[in-house]
Amino acid sequence: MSGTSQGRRAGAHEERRGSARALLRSCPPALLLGACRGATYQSVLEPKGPQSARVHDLWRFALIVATVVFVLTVLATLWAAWAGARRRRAGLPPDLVDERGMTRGVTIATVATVAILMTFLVYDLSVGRTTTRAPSRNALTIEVTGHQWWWEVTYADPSPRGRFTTANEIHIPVGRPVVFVLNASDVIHSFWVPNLSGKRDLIPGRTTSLWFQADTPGVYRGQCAEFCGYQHAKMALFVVAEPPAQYAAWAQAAMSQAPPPSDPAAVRGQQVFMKSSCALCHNIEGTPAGSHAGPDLTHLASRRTIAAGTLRNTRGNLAGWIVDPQRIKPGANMPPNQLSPSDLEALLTYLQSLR
Ligand code: HEC
Ligand SMILES: [Cu+2]
Repeated sequence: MSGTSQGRRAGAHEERRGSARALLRSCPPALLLGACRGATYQSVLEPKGPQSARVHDLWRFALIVATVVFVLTVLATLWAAWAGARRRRAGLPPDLVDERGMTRGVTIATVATVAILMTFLVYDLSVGRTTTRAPSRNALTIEVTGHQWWWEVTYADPSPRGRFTTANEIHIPVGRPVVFVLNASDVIHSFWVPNLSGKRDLIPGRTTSLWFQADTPGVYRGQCAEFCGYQHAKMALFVVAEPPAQYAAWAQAAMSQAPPPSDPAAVRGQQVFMKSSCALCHNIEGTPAGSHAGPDLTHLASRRTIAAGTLRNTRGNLAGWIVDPQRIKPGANMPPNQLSPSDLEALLTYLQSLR
């Protein structure tokens, strides 16, 4: 896409944002629409890749056809009422049944209905086929495992050195197909990034897959789309689509071990981490902490959010989360932690050094 058309698109986007805000102020029912758009970027109506574009085209076709059928039905009803009223005013008896005319009308309506439904069926099947057919070009493979209530993300590289794990934030290069190999550790979840593709369930003990491609750089919000328990609503993820060079730089950094802490506070924070329960559930590459019961924290500080999109990744939010995750995400599989203020400060400094 050329730079100018991208600019124009971004401009139109801003404009729509502005008018949406004006609408929200003026019209309470528009709140419902506002909720669909969300604070962050998540919309089926703004496709950013070939799959979601096909789904969007199908949706628009269905909307147009349904609108035409609806308008025609309403017009026919109004016409019948008007014709009846005219006969009554003229003192004529109610319409005598015109057998031939009625048969013709019903036949035309039946044929039109079947034709429309068949068109939908064929179109729908063809969209389903093109969105699920395996990508032809060199695809990137990412394994995603659903947990109550977060996403484990592993970049599957043929070489063991290139394989690395992260959580809740998935970086992908634009213009390259990405195959997601999906699994779940506990209950059924569903992987859905509306701007990029349709949904696919993650089922314990069974591998499913899905692929999509992003054509426009951006941060796209995704959401678990299958009710999976108490904190289902707080099980979001972000797909960060970047130009290939930027993606390669990110992947290079993500593959590396966490740098050993240098300043004294971070050194102490690492000791707190290893001494307390944290190391029983979390992995930090290059340290003795090697459990995958919770999200991998090797590059925690480079992520935008914590707790699957629940909080922005700031020092204050991290502190609140570590001290009492149950207040923020009741039922989450991380216990509260009683730490002395100085231990907590040191721990935060260490976690924030994990870039
Ligand atoms: C019993 C296992 C367990 C223990 C112990 C534990 N955690 Fe967690 N932790 C989790 C789980 C599970 C999550 C994901 C919760 C969610 O998002 O629903 C999590 C999430 C986090 C996150 C957010 C990560 C992200 O990317 O979203 C941080 C930071 C974190 N834990 C730090 C700690 C620290 C520091 C300690 C020790 C003081 C600790 N955890 C102890 C299981 C644990
Ligand atoms: Cu869910």
